[in-house]
Amino acid sequence: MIRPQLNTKRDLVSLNGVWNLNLVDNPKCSEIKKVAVPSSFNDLYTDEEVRNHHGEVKYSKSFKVSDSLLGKKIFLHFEAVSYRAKVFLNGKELGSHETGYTPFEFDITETVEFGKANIVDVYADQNLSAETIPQSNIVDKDWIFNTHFPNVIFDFYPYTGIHRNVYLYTVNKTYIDKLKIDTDVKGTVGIVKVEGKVNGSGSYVELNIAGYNKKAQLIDNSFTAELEIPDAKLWNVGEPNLYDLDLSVYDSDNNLKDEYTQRVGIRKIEVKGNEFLVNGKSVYFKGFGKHEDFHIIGKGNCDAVNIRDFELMKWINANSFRTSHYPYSEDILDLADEYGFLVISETPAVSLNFKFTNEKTLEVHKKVLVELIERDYNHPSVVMWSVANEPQSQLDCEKYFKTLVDITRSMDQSRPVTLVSCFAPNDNAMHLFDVCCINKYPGWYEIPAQIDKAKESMDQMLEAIYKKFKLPILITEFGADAVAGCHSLPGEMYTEEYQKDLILGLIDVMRTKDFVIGEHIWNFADFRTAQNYIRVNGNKKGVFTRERQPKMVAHFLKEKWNKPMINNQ
Ligand code: GCB
Repeated sequence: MIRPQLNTKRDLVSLNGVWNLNLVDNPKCSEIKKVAVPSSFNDLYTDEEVRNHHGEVKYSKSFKVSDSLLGKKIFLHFEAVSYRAKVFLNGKELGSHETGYTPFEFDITETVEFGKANIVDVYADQNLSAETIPQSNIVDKDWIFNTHFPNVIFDFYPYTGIHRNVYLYTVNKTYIDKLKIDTDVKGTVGIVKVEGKVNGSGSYVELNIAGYNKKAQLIDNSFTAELEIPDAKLWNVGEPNLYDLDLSVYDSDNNLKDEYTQRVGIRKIEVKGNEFLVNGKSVYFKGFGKHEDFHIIGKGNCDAVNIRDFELMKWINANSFRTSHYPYSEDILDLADEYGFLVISETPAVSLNFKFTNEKTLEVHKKVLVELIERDYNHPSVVMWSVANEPQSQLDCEKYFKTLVDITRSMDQSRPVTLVSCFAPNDNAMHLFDVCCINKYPGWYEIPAQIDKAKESMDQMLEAIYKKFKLPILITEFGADAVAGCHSLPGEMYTEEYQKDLILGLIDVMRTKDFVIGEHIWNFADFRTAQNYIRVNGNKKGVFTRERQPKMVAHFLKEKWNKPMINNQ
């Protein structure tokens, strides 16, 4: 599966818009509602029962197809449905998909009707368990989130819905089905290696990039090609040079059967010693852990919000972010490619609890990891894979993570792999990875309200982690909640002053360590969580409010991130 696109050989029809919603297993809310796609349904209505419904819901839409699609192969493509989806067309089950953030599709050529209305029904549910990724609805008396409503073991609201685009698209019977791009840099020459698969009966593929051509023969429906671009303009942080790679598939009579344009950024990623290198130059990560989260739409993809976020990240002089705690929409990755941001792409495995994992949990984790790598492989902005955030990695988990690291390395030798840990140095899996990502909250969860002691603690902890793993360290989470507009002098917890003083103080400590390769603040913006006494109408650790306006610390970070520093680009 490759991302659908519109071109002379492919049609693309959006099924976004207003659908019908039925809360299937909730007799108190039996009336059919209108629902927006893409969006979470939870925050659209005024009824609490509806908002907190996590059982099954049914999305339905009626659509007609144009006669111009007759004779084509037709797919129904979902970019993401959270968490589980079962899809029916005209009453016939097409199939299902589990995990909420990666795409799936069905060949509906034989099922779709011409000349009359078709009905698509999508049953979605958020029934999480010990065997889902992420896990939830497990009770561990040692875990802080036991008092959350709804009962999730992670710190964001479990939104449900068709969260991203829904498309019908067509191809001819011969079409490109897989595409993997690798790039390398030799002196001033950019090298683009292409591997692909064509379904149907193609004979050869023509490739063109920046005026350089290659013809690749199809052998067992697969092709490979290597193109060289002299004096190539490389993709880099803040220098988002991109090329269009045009592919054309022909049959043995030289008839053009399919075409596809893939954007390519030529760049090389390495981890050497304590350095993270892009095109041979050391990079220091400045940025955030984020969330897909906004008023009303919940986790629904919204181009306007996405653009605002990139503009704010540019304004504050950030250069990177992590897709905490799940794969973000492909539109966001496109923007990262275009703005020149470095992205750490993460699976949805947040807060894994090894007291409850079993073979089924690992199977789902493996499946979603493979789907993530296949989906994001061709994005130059994606520079590292994160297999999980804050698992209970102080428990026995080495074998579990070895399986995942092996899969990642077998699929991708060009990017480092990381784990985001809150237990390091007491972490039983970190030695398997290339970069050590750590989340630590001195001055907040530990040693609250004492910034000097928090700085000492950060210092000692960084030394201890480095001593144990000898890996470059990226601090992927640190920070403090601040309720916008809440002030005190001297600063106190929850005020904008305290958040600013703590974040800047901890950054000063991190920058004294030459093994630290970056600082990612938790979080870019305030976001909605389950309800709990430690959350004031959601998590308020944002540098920006949920409305995307700056808190005090934002102005100071803009300054700090603009100044040259050691080990920095
Ligand atoms: C963490 C988690 C993140 C939470 C954050 C917090 O360690 O990774 O999901 O939101 O702490 O604010 O507690």
